[in-house]
Amino acid sequence: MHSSSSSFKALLTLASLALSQAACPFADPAAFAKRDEAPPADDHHLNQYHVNDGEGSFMTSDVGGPIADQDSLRAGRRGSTLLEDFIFRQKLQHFDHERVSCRSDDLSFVPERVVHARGAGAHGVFTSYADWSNLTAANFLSEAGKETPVFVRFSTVAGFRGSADTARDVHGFATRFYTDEGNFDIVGNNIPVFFIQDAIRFPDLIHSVKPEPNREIPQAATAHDSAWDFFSQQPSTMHTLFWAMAGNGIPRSYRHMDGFGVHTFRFVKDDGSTKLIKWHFKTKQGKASLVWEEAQVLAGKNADFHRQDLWDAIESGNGPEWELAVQVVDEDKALAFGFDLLDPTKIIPEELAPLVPLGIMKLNRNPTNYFAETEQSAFQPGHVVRGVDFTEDPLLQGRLFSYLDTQMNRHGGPNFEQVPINMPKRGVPIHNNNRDGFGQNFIHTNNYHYTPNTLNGGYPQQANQTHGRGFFTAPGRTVAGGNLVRELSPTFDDHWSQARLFLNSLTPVEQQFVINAIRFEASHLTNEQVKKNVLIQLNRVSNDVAKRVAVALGLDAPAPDPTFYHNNVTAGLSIFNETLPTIKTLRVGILVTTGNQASLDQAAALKGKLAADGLVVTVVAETLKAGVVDQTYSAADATGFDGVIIADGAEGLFDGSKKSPLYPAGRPGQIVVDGYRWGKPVGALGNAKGALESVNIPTENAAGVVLSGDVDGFVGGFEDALKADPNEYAPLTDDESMTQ
Ligand code: HDE
Repeated sequence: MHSSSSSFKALLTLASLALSQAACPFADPAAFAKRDEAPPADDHHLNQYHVNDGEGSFMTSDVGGPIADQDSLRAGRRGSTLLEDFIFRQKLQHFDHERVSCRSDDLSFVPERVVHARGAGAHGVFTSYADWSNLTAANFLSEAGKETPVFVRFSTVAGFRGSADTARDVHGFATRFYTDEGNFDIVGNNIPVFFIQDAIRFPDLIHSVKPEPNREIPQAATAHDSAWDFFSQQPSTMHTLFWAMAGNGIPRSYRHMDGFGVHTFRFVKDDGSTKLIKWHFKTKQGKASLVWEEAQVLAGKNADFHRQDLWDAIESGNGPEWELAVQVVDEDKALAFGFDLLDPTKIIPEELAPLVPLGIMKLNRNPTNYFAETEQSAFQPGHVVRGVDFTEDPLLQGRLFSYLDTQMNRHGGPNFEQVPINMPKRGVPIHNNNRDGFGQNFIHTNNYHYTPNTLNGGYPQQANQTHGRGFFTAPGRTVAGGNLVRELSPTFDDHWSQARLFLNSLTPVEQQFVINAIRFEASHLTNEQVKKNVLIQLNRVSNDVAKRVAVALGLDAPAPDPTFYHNNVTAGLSIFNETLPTIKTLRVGILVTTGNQASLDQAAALKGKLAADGLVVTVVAETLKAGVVDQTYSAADATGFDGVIIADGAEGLFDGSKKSPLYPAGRPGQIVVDGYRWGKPVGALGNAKGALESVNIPTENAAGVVLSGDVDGFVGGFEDALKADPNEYAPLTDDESMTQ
C-alpha cells in the first residue's frame, strides 16, 4: 500500500466522501501523508516512538503515572468490580479495540474479533422440558414444550479469521436465545474453566498466546515461548491448560463437544429468591476428539473442517443437539466445597451438584449470509433476561464491560443491536431513550426522549420486579464489605488440585495424549528458564507428568512437590470412556478399484446399508464414475473419514496367500494406515484382509479392525466400532500409560 499513489488517493477521497469521516478518520489521505512525514527536529515527541519497556521501567497508564494493572478494583475481596477502576477500563478498552475498525486499504467496517475471530454459526430452536419457575423467572423456561429460537456461534480463540479450524485451542460456544422477553446470551466455551481469575489479566493472556509481535509467528498456536512463559508465571492457567492439552483442545467437530457457561451465575425466581448455578450444554452426539497429528494434517488439507462439518450435518437434516442443564447450589454453599464458586478456574464435580436437564437445543438452519449473520453477531454476557443474574466472579464482572466495548469497535457505534442477527425476535418491543449515533436505523417519533416526562404521558415507563415484568437484580445480593481492594481473595489460591482431578479422571490413553501434547508444545520452547518454570508448575500437578515432560526436554527429573497431589476422580470429564450415542453423519470411506466390477458391486451394496443408518459414505477409486465412485485416490485421505473400509469384491475371507488386487498400491494403503494410526476403525471385506496385512495392520483380535467375508456380516460390527470413541483404538505413542 502506498499513500503516494494518485489513484489510491483518488479512491480514498471518493470513499471518504461516501462514508462518515468520524467513523473512519484514517480514510483521509491527508492524514496518511502526514503520518509518513519525518517529525520536525524540535518535536518533543521525537525518540518517544520506540518504547522498549526495559530494565528499571514501571507500568504506567497511557498518559504516564505508575500503576499496577494485574488486579481490578473491587468492593471487598469477593465483591463486584467497580466502575471507578480507570486502570481496568483503559487496559480492557485498548485490548477490545486492537483490531482497527476502519482499514485504510479496504475500508472494511467490521474488523475480525480480537479473540474468537475464527468461527461458524447456525440457527436452531430450544425447547424447554418443563415449567422451571421453581428455579427461575426466565420466561423461555416457563412451560413444557415452549420453543425459543437460538443462534449459536462456535469458534477458536487465538487464530486469526483465516486460520485453520483444527488448531489446538479452547473453543467458543456462544448461544443466543431470542426469548419473548428479549435476548439472552450464554457466551461460553467447550472447556468449563478458564485460565485466569480476573478479567484485567485477559489482555496479558491473549498477548502471550497470539503470534509474537516482531514476526507474527506462530499462527493459532501456543507452542511458543511467550505463551508458556505466561502459563508458568500465572499458575491459575494450569487447570484449563490440562483440558486444552487433552482431546477438548482438538474436538472431532463442533457437534462433538459440550458447552459451558464457565462462571457461576444466579437463577432468580419471581419472588426474588436465588440459587447459584452453572450452565452446561451436553452434546447428544457424544464427545469425540481428533488425534493431534490428524488435526495438524487437517489444518493443511481442509482448514474449514469444522465449519464444513456443521454445515453438512444441518443440510443433511441431522442437525446437532445439546441438552441444556444446570448445576444448582444454595447461596450459602459458595465456599462449602473446598473452593470458591466465584473462582472460574474450578468445576463443581457432578457428585457435589448433579446436572438438572432443562431442555433441548437443536441446530437446524444454516446462515443465509456468513457476514450478515455469523460475522456481525455480537454476543454479550450482559445480555440477560429476567430470572438470570450475575455473580461477583471477577472474570465475569470484567467481561460485562469488554463485550459491550468491543462491539463499539467492530460496528463503529452504539447501534449494533439493530443489525438483524442482534435484534430480538419479531414482536418484542424496544422502547427507550437511546438515540442517534452511527448507523441509526430506527425512526423515533417520540420527541420527548427523556425520563421523567409528562409530554409523552410519562412513557416509556420503568419496569421492575413487580411492574411490567422487568429485569431485576436479585434483592438478596449484598456487598462483600471490607476495604476496596486490588487483590484476589485467598479462596482463589489453589491452582493445582483440580488440574490433578482432571488428569486423574481421564483414561490412560487420554493421559498419554495430554503428555504428548505438552511435550509437543514444550519442545518448541527456546528459552531454558521458561522450560524449567513449566516443569515447576507441572510438578505441582503431577510428578509423573513433570518427569515425562522433562525426558523430552532433556532436563533433570524433578523431585515430587506433593502439596496438591491426591487420587480423587470425578465423573463426566473423560472423552474416551463413553461410546457415541449416535453414528449418524459420521463419514465412512470405502476403498475399491475401478478395474474390478465385483469390488464396485460390493461397495455399492455396503454403501446402501451404511447410508440407511445415516452414515455419509464415499466410495474411493482410481477414477471417478458417476453414481458409483465418488472420489479419487488422488483427492482422498484418512482425514476425510471416521472409518475406512477396503472392499475388493471377493467372497470369503482371504487366507493371506494372495495379494489384494487394490490399485494403486501405495495410496489406499496409506489411507488405511493413517486411519488406523488416528484411531479410526478400519475394515476389510473379502480378499482385502491381505491389503491390511500388507501394510502391517493386525488382523487377529485387534481392537478397531473389523473383518468379514460378506456385507451382511460386516455392517453391525463396523458400526459398533464406530460408536466406540474413535480414538479408543489409537495405539499409544511415545511411552507407556501413566503409572502414578
Ligand atoms: Fe471472551 N471475548 N473474554 N471469553 N468470548 C470475546 O467479544 C473477554 C472469556 C467468549 O462467537 C470478545 O464479541 C474478556 C471466557 C466467546 O462472537 C471480547 C475475558 C469465556 C467469544 C472478549 C474473556 C469467553 C468471546 C471478542 C476475560 C467463556 C466469541 C469479540 C474476562 C465463558 C463470541 C467479542 C462470538 C469473545 C472478552 C474470557 C467466551 C474481546 C475480557 C471466560 C465464546 O469482548
